[in-house]
Amino acid sequence: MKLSKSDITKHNDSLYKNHKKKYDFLKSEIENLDEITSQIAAYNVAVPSWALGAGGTRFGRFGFGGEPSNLFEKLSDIGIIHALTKSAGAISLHIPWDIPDNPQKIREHAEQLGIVFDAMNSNTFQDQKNQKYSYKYGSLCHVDKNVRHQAVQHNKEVIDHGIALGSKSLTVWLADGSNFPGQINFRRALNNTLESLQEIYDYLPDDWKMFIEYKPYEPNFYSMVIQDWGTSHFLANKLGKKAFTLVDLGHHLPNTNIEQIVATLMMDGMLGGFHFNDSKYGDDDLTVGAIKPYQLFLIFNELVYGMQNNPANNPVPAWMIDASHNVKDPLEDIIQSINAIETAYAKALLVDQKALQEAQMRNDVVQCQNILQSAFNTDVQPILAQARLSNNASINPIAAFRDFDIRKNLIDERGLETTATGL
Ligand SMILES: [Mn+2]
Repeated sequence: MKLSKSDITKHNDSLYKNHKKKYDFLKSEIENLDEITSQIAAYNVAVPSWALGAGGTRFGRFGFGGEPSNLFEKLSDIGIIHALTKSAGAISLHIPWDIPDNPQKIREHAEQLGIVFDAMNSNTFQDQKNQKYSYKYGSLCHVDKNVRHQAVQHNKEVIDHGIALGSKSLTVWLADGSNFPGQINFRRALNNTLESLQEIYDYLPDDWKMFIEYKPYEPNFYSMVIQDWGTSHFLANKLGKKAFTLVDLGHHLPNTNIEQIVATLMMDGMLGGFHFNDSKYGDDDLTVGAIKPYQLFLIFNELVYGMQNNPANNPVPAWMIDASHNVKDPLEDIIQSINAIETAYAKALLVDQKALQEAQMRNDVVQCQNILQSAFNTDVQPILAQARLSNNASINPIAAFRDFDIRKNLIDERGLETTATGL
């Protein structure tokens, strides 16, 4: 199924009048509104190939029907989201789940849909069929050099697949760690990991980046080798200029001040990637902004400050949605996540940075809070709608998704029983 521009334009016609009224009102209130709108219109976030089908938990998985069963179909699904939002113009692949049979054909399909290949993701957290050595006790950190070598080779292959598709970065997330005290020697495990990462790093093309993702627990429950941003930063620093830290919102212990981590990493030019999701308890991988939209806004406030004040030369972070869709239609869920990300971004752009700095210098704590919260309390939905409209996307993507009966069309095309690879 492919949406045409004229379908979307026609759908917008019935919504336009009401939208324009709201946008014009906002424009009378906010001086640089059009500037903010064009920044939102230029924003894109990558969708990971594994998020287009039902996720599930270790207790079970409930399908939606019409799920994409190969990379070509996954691209088509992102193409639908991108047509509706013009904010999902990138895909993040997972190897071995997404090894393309015909990279040229995949590249052409992506190009037609306006989608580029964002970071490649390696997988040494599970054993594949016919794999010689097991990752049961770790991969890049393993005590056995043969296992480490196999995991390094896998990462090099992931880079090769990425080169064939035009990607420019590799994200490494490791499940490596221990379940019980004494199981591993912390220093040996970290040192082995550093040596393995160095081999992978040395294989990276010059114009590539490596993102090191951290996580405090799960699947290992006593220790994770790369448990926090400090460990990721330590490794990236030792590796070299192409290595950066990647922040996944769900990979923190409860109540961690993530916005402060963002500020610290950006002060040192080390923030390379960002994975969006939301959580109540742990790494819940819920829809972005579903639980803690104010925290997301505060994080974006630091991102905007960091991007506008960037002497340390942080790259534009590789943005990706890293959520799991268990009860919502995955495509609708991703649209909601995109909306939440852009909502937080637009609100952060509304923060009067100059007034905030002046209030901070005066220690006017009340005014500091007022400045942040007046931006947060502004309804920015007309800005997002106007940004989409200016890109020929939908004023209301969820309504369009439903009015076009997209899930039913996908089920008619692909059947009820399909399962996305890797899930
Ligand atoms: Mn992640």
